[in-house]
Amino acid sequence: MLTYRTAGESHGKGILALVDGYPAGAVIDIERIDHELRRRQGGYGRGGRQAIETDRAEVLTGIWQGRSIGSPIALWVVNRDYRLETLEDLSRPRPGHGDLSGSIKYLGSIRGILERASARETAGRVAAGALASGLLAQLDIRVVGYVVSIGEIEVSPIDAPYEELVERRDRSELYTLRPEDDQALKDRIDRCREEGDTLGGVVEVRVEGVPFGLGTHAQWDQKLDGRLARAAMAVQAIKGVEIGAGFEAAKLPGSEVHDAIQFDAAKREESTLGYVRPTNRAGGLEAGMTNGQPIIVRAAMKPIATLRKALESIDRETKEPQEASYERSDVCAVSATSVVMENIVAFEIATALIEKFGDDSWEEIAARIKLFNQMAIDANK
Ligand code: EPS
Repeated sequence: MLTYRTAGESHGKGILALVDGYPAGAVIDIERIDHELRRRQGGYGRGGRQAIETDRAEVLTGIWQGRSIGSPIALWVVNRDYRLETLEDLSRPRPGHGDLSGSIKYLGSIRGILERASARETAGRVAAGALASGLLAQLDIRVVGYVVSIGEIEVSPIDAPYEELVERRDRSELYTLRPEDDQALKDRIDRCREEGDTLGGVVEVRVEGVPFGLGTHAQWDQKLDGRLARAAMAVQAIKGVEIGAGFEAAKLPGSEVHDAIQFDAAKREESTLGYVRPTNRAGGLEAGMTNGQPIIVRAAMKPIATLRKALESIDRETKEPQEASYERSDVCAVSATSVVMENIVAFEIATALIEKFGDDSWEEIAARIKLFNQMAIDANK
């Protein structure tokens, strides 16, 4: 079983990701991981911290001569802003953070909560996810994440080949698919910064080339849509998740929601096995299983909860009304969240892939996908 855990605090020594169950024999593309870590640090609207950090993954274990060997892989991202021992506690819990509930739950400090709850931890998730997306890439499964709205401004995605989506996304400072719209978004973020406020937004992830049959209808906790939703919702500041048409589907009659099934023998070699769907409102998942279509996951990020424009709070000691504590923060981290989302979705897909096709070696997985596709074609002749 492919799993990962992370460890580390925002201003501790660093962030660790421990990936277990990664198949042997896969080329480990460290540059891919570092590239994703760099992208996660970027996007317009980040605060002062990212000028301090230069995130890179050091691979501590699990690799020999550039390839995985089937043992646990530990990835280490150093925090340059390491100063945890010198940091004081906060006296006024910040609404929207875990400050109040965490310090009550653990009968302890706010510092002890915020350091681990911090979105700095997503560096570990991105490192683990980029390792997984490297595996997927070797199997021609491609994942791309991008921003589809910031605040009230929508930047609708476009339908284009994968390479074009990546090329457009990488030209946008905000990681949208329409770099020509960047200025309007930057102006909005600038206005928000001047007002001492913060902005959220929506990100979308698209996965292409996924074989049929990942996940299962047979048990609730193994449905892939449920697992994707869980992973997405568990990213810092995410408050909503949709798959395919999502909440829009609830407003329409069934005839306008479900995707017709057609067949085109010329497309048998594709991940669809020739089963063409003129629309993809299901977002690539039906009954918790992949249906050969691109997977589409969206997540809504709330505005960052640390505001210069003070929110109402209390003093922990006196319980008197006080403005919430302010710590240096980002104004808008939606672009960074699109990177996190891309990589955590990749990890979930890789997990489901390995469940179906085995986890000992990369070569065996590749061979078994081919075999399964052939068997599915033969069985449905
Ligand atoms: C965060 C607060 C800020 C962010 C941080 C998440 O850090 P600092 O308090 O050091 O300024 O920059 O995100 C990161 C460090 C990162 O790498 O994403 C928070 O409170 O969640």
